[in-house]
Amino acid sequence: MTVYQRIVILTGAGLSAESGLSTFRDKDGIWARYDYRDVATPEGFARNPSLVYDFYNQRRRDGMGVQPNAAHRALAKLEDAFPGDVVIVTQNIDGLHEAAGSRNLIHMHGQMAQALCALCNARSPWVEDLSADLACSACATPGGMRPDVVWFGEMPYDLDQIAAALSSCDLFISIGTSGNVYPAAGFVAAARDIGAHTVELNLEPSEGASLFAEHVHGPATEVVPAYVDKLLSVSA
Ligand code: BV8
Repeated sequence: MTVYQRIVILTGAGLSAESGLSTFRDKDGIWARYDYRDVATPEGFARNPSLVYDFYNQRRRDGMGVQPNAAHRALAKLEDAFPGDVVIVTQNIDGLHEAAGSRNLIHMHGQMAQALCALCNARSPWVEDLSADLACSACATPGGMRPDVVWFGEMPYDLDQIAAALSSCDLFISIGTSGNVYPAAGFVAAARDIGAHTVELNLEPSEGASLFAEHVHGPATEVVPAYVDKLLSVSA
């Protein structure tokens, strides 16, 4: 195995599945129960805000007490022990990476534990239910508070930082994501274009599986710790 210097890791809902959180596209996933146009678009929020508040308040409650799993912990260990750079770009809003001890994180789709005022753009840590009658602590106006997550049709966060990391990485690892949603699904091509080795760690082949040079398919709690140990064994 090659000795790498700069690793970019993209994670998705599959990483948190064994912690008990639903994924989006699996047969009993979130999008099997909700239409993303109603609950994860600015248009859906404008049309029926209470449906969106109920959706995220329920996901917030479902996330209460959920613990990071062996895959989250293995990635935190990699960040600690790897002599080179490790950055995690997560599509997840669940906060389990930082709960496992990871620090070098980019939340490209936002965070459940943060609220955003759609009127003045102020952000604030938030752990309670959200509702239309809540006033923003910055502009004191009610009706604009929403989860600080990126909805379809909205620009993901920190794309410049992500592009910078992708443009200098020599190893790109994608974990627990189906490769359906852009721009995240396009990162593997960007990494390949600059000559990085590309690895998919996923329960099954993703939409973009053919774009990866290496694949290890299986549950994240098995394949991620094994791959991390392999990486650390050659970089010691
Ligand atoms: C944007 C946050 C403008 C909220 C989410 C190009 C082509 C086509 C369409 C587009 C395009 N560019 C843009 C679009 C439109 C759209 C898009 O991609 N639509 C899709 C549906 C076709 N994209 C956007 O709107 C994005 N914004 O494009 O802005 C722009 C333009 C140019 C450049 C930049 C920007 C914004 C998208 C963000 C939407 N918000 N989430 C919330 O969480 O509520 S998306 C949400 O779904 C996730 O965050 C994630 O990003 C996405 C996919 O979910 P996954 O995490 O991959 O989960 P999924 O269930 O799909 O898959 C789970 C995988 O895990 C499976 O493969 C399964 O096998 C595996 N698995 C399961 N269990 C395990 C496991 N693996 C290991 N172990 C296990 N135990």
